[in-house]
Amino acid sequence: MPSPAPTAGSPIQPLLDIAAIFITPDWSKLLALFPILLALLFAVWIMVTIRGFAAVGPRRRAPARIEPVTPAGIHMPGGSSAPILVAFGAGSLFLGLVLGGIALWFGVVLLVATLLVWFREAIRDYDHLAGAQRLPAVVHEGPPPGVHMPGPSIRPFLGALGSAALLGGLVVGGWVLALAVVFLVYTLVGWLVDFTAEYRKVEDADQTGHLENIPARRLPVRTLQVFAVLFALVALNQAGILPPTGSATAGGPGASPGASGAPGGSAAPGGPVAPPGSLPIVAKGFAYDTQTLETAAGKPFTIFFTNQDPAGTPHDVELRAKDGTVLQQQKPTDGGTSSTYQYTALQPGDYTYICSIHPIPAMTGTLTVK
Ligand SMILES: [Cu+2]
Repeated sequence: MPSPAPTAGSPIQPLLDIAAIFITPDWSKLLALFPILLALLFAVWIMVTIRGFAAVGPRRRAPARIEPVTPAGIHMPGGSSAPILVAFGAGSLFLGLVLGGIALWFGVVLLVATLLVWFREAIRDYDHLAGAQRLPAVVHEGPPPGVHMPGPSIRPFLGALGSAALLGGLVVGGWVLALAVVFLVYTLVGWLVDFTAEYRKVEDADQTGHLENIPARRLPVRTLQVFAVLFALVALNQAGILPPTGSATAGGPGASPGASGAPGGSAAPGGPVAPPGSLPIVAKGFAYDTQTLETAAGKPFTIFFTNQDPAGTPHDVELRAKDGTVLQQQKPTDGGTSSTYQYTALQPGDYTYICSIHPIPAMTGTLTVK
């Protein structure tokens, strides 16, 4: 036995290690113990609190809890299990969103069922109310004296319309976007004018002591009609439906027909020519002309992509796995131009090709690799 000392020391080694922490404190290790200490403190505090509550006050003397009686004329809804059920429904829906598949459907069904339960309870409540004595409705002529209420305004509604148009324009792009911006600016400027007029009235009221409303604005029917027609025209133009003479440039109805010279059919309008062996795709009116393609496995391949939508409406053809993973991206092709998209070799199977700018069903297809 050359060294008996370590074997003799080993049983107390853990104790020595622990003691060493306090004799020569390793601050980082001590800090790491801090959360555990806090958790212990918290647990002790909870126990003390629960004990305190359990011991508080005299014990109940009545044999059972008395059902509260609502005073006559006051309606109180009864206890309802619906909020708890809905929480469970929402919980399983969120769980389903995470897990996907059948769990998602289970969550949807459970949430809908619980909402129906709630709805039924609400209807029963309402029926209960309907039997009650009806009091005549009190309609006031206007606000009480001294209270100022602004008149009704169409501006918030127009603001919502303008925002919706702007969001749509951001998706579609081109002239729709430009028109949406004009409409929103028109609305906001009008709103600002109204604000200014209201502010003037407030200033006047400082002198007269009487606050007047600005005259109610009538609905700008004419302007809205003009905007509606413009939006329809621009949208139809952008979708390639107007003008019907094959020329799909964004120059509006007055553009010269020679600007693009599209002969119809699926050839590129005067652009590059499809390389031999390439797969052709034509995009028009936010839709691919073909939604199934086939190519050989293990070989690079080419898609000749023609965008026949107006300039300012780009599309592309992105390759994704069936689970949505992006595999191969391409540069967008602007309206009225063509691109030759090169793709690297793929394993056999089904893939999705999709416009990454407008990932809608009409701009989605299946590529079968054999
Ligand atoms: Cu697109």
